[in-house]
Amino acid sequence: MSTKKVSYAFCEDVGNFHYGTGHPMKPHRLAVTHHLVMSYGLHKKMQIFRPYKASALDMCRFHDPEYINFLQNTVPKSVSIQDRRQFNLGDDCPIFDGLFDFCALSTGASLEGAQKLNQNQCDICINWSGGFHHAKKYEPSGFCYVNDIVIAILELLKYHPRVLYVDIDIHHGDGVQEAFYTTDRVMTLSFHKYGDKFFPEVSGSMYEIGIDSGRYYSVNVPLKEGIDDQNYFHIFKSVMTHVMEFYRPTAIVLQCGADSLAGDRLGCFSLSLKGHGDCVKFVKDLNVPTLVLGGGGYTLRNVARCWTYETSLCVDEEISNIIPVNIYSEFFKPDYVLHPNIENFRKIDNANSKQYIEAIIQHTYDTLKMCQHSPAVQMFDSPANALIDEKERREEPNPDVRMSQQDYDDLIEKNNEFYEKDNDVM
Ligand code: LLX
Ligand code: CA
Ligand code: ZN
Repeated sequence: MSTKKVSYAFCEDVGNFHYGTGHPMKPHRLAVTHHLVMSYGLHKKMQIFRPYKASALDMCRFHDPEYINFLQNTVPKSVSIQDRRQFNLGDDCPIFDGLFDFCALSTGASLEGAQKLNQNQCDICINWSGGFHHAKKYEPSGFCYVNDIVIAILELLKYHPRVLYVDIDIHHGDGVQEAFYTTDRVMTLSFHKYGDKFFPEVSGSMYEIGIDSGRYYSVNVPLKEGIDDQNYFHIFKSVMTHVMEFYRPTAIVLQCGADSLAGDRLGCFSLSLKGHGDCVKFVKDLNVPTLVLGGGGYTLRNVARCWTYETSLCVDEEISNIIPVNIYSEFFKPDYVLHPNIENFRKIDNANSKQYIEAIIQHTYDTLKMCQHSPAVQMFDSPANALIDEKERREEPNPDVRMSQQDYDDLIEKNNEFYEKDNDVM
């Protein structure tokens, strides 16, 4: 039995959007995932909610109003060459029918998830339709248009002094890192394939550590192809343990991109479902309020398997390896198992040597140690600044009522903490 209260966002419409013929991103994976979750009866262990649809104004908490206005008012055939140039549109980020609604649904679910965590309505909130970590303030990138993650984190920051963002998608979480690069209120931690011109190419080196007040609060773990469960979990656990020790987040956002799985159409890691899920379980067992999000993932059947398995981990329910009959059973042919044998996938040799992995762990440790010496760390030990203790938070439904002035001040963004506030007017 789960000791945790788990909320789960789902709207059947979200699986009906199409990026266009030949595009690897298939929103239909969300419908298949949801049916698999239900066929295992996991919906009975969670509070399912139909998400709020985010408004243009919600999106402008992070994005440029001109960009959001363009997304809202453009139809596929009306995109001019000037728009294409200005908003960096191309084959990766096409304008498709219903694009704005697709973004509104996934962003609304992440935003509502953050609100539920803020109000202590749950301990974990799952939104498999979220996790658009590449979207930038002024433009889409890597199939992502609206950065639901940044918007959800901004919501968490209303109540939480320190938010940790963890990203196990195979790609660098560049959009989220960029948004919080100058602040210590959010630590971003991404594990990703780096080098050989792997997307997004230009970011994700271990030397990107943040600037100004954000120095030491961006953590990057660049990996080489073929990393396996054992090596990945070793590095994940070591780095996470140091992050928890030095940063002590009061909320976590976990992006669970399934393109880091073995056999992914666009990926090149060698993780099994179990290896990927071990990271989710590790975060869950930290007992910190957590928003669990989807992300990339291009071998549809494995995405559905992965996020169903990870839903079961969140609710602490063991589920059978035999997939129950459901309307999408065909996807799981020929053996209808939840955990496929990764030996049957294209073999990619592990290019990460033991020395390389240990060197990265050492580098992140040396960087994280520096957090201790930065001004933000003083917040940890000062009672006025410490997070209202978990029990107290649960007893206090409206945090505005009993907060001290100091607590209140800490919730207010410092000047220039995030992007400049030019998007308040819309
Ligand atoms: N990494 C990632 C995470 C979430 C989404 C898209 C991506 N992008 C890629 O995986 C990628 C792959 C190859 C080239 C460039 C980017 C995403 C999730 C849901 C809906 C839309 C995008
Ligand atoms: Ca990543
Ligand atoms: Zn990805």
